[in-house]
Amino acid sequence: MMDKRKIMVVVSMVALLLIATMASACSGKHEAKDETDEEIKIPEAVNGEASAFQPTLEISIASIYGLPKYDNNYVQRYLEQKFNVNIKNIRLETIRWREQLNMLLASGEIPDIMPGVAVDSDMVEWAEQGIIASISEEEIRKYMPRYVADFESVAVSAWDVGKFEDKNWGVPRIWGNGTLGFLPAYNGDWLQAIGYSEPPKTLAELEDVLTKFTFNDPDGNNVHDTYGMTGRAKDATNQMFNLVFSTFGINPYYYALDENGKVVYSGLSEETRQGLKLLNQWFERGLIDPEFITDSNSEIRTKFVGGQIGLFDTGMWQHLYDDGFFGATAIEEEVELVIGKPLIGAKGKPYALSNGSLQAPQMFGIQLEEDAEKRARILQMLEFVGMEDEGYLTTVFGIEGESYTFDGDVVVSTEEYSSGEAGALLGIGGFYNPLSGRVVAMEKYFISPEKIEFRDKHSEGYDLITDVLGTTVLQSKSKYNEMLQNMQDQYFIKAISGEADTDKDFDDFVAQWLKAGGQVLLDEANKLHAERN
Ligand SMILES: [Ca+2]
Repeated sequence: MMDKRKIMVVVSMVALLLIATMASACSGKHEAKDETDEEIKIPEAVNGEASAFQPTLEISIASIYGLPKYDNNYVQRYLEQKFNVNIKNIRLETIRWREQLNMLLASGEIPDIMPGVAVDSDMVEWAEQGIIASISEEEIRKYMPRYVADFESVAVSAWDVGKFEDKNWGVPRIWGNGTLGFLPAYNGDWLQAIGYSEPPKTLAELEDVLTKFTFNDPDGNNVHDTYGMTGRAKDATNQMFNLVFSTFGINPYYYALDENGKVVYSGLSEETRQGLKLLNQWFERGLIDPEFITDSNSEIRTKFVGGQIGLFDTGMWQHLYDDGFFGATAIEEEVELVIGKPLIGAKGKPYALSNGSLQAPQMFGIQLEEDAEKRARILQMLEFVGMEDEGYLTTVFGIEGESYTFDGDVVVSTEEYSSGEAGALLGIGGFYNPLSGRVVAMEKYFISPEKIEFRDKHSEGYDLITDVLGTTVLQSKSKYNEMLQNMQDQYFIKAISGEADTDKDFDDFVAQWLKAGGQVLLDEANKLHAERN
């Protein structure tokens, strides 16, 4: 158990430093309007009738998503009228939402709807500290039947994530794209230049492609100025060279089941050792950009479209599509982006890294435990904004004809609302709709038939590598995880770049990882896994 008193002392110190910030972040509800000449659109009273809900309730929402610029905005008024509630907006910043929230908690205020950005370890901490409300599965099924059916169609196991000490701690959530994998993408001109009419299919072919991308002057400028690939070591080490590790059937940052059904950590496995060995060979031969150590995803994109590397593996279908993070830039810079399939390697079949579809649940302040009326109202409101076309479209896209129009089923923002600024005036996006982007039934509004066809085409023919623990709640995770991951990142970078070897140094890394808390994690994971299966 955490020491509550100690936490509160730390929190109060943080509080003093942040008082100014919070004063602006939680500006009072009625003052905002006077600060501006900008017009705030107010909805007509819903159907001109009184709300079906009585009595009027106060609901506070804390979020980092789609922060509304002013209070009493269009979406807020719309929901207030529909559900007979008064909403208090608690705006949190992406970078320091935890500090800001702690400050608020220290002042004695707990939001009714907790920030959706929170993860499983937050859930455990907050449950232990008496900050969040437990809520029964039965009640969620009663008030949110369509939403439950929707996420259960993706992963019934989403319920497991919210279970801790035999209670359920929120409304389960899934992320649909998590059921798909990371794909390799190649420079099409370079492939052609080295005599490949299609992307490589095996690990051996990949090695050949990387070699020729490096040494055969694929850009034809007579200068030795290209590399095969780089790696995402700066901001997402679990994605670093995932294409290569996947050919060994593992991701070194995931937990997996061994042949006896025991939970093991893939980072300690022989497959990982072999993957590191191969990457080190490639590094020594000069196929890998030495700057991989400091490369993030944006550097990877810049290097790909700038013709420094011929391949990257950090994109999923939506990033590779014409309007995606990589796809759009490739079109702009006129680089032909050819999407490949995951490769066949040591395991004899193709695997792709997947983020998994499970997320921590949407949590609520502990005061809801004693307030059945408010609980029911909030659950019904969530069902409405998540599953009803009107509720979804209004909270996420605003006013038809003004902020959005339809192209077939797909919603298109009007020019005025194509930037986030106008949307922040209306209050549209994720702030009042914590289920936005997490409902399969609403995909039709933002994924065109062409996109769906593209997604389906690139989702076939390989198996996914997911974390067998997913977002399973481990108490020891919050204590050890960060340190263990740093230790692993450091060793991996050294092993790939040749500063450390993959024989004795790998054995040492394994021993240290287990000793520094990894064994505790594995023991707890196995105990939990045995209980659930
Ligand atoms: Ca060249």
